[in-house]
Amino acid sequence: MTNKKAFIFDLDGVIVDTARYHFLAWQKLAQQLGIEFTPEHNEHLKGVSRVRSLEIILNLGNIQASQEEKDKWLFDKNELYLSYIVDMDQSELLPGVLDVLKFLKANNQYIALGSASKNARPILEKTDIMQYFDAVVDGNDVTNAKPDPEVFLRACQLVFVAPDDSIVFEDSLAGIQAANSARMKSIGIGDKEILHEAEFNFPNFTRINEQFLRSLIDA
Ligand code: B16
Ligand code: MG
Repeated sequence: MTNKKAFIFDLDGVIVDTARYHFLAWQKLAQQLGIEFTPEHNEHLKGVSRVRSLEIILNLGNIQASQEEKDKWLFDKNELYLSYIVDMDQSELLPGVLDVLKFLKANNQYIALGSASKNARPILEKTDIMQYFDAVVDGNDVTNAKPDPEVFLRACQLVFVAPDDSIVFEDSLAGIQAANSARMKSIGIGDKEILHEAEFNFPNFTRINEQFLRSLIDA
């Protein structure tokens, strides 16, 4: 019998360290608007859509704005973010990610992306890992942001695998909650205290060994 599971990866903060670029770009905008924006505040933006992220920041500063102003700030933030990732290459993959992708592929498993980012596809191309993915679902494909499970449910549907045969790697609490509400196995990558709702926690992919991956495949 062959076990084929769907391994669904978040992008920012899981595959690449773009979470810090998002933070720097939002921090610059917040500064311009006179809003204090700390790494603690930034935790609430992880896994959250661009539009919702701006709303959270404006709420922090109690700022009301017209749609025109908001659209300009969203555009400016994204331009700055894109300038940070323009030269990105495979060296920016987070430690251990490539080994896990290679192991899953060698063991005939489905691999999918489930990201809130609208910049996900170019990042997979720049880092030269697109060929590992059987399905890509990103911020252009979904209407409901994490913690809604839509992004992960669409990813497992694309590879015809049931949610309870799917495993999600996530660095945000919203993403862990999305995986849990889809009844998928949730694996937190990063701070265990923040990601305490995950079924398993690892500080990074170098701590995930083949024995653990095999146990997920055989479960
Ligand atoms: P963009 P993920 C998310 O990606 C980020 O965690 C979040 O900080 C960002 O605001 C969101 O993508 C939208 O990104 O502005 O590129 O469309 O973690 O779900 O891969
Ligand atoms: Mg993330």
